[in-house]
Amino acid sequence: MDLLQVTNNNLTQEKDRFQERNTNLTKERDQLTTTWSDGKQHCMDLGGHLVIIDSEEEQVFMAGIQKRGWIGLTDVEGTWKWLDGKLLETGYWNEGEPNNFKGNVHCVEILHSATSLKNWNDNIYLSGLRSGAALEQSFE
Ligand SMILES: [Ca+2]
Ligand SMILES: [Ca+2]
Repeated sequence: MDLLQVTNNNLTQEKDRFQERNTNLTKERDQLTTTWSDGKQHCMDLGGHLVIIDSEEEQVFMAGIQKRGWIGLTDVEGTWKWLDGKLLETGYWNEGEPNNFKGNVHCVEILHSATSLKNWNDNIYLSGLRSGAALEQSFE
């Protein structure tokens, strides 16, 4: 599983660490697909959670990674909510998103291909989808 790691404490340091790990993960990533739920569980197994993007700084960091991965945002009965229950305030949706494709889309991923900060896409798991999990951990 692809892990995009971000920390609340030192984003730059984490980015360096991510890039070190990236070499090892790329091969694995190309062979794996994952659902949003799998990604959520995997992050919990590692003591973190799917990333909750609650500042522009954090979004800048996530966009800079240039990887595709699920984030901790879902559509709960028509309202976008983060995993911690907070309502979405500032969204960075890609052009034309969220489009609720086929009326059955309740999870959000960041795209690797977007050229601006607006790189969010609502999506569902489809066979062959190669979306990783964006892990956020807090280090005390
Ligand atoms: Ca966060
Ligand atoms: Ca979409």
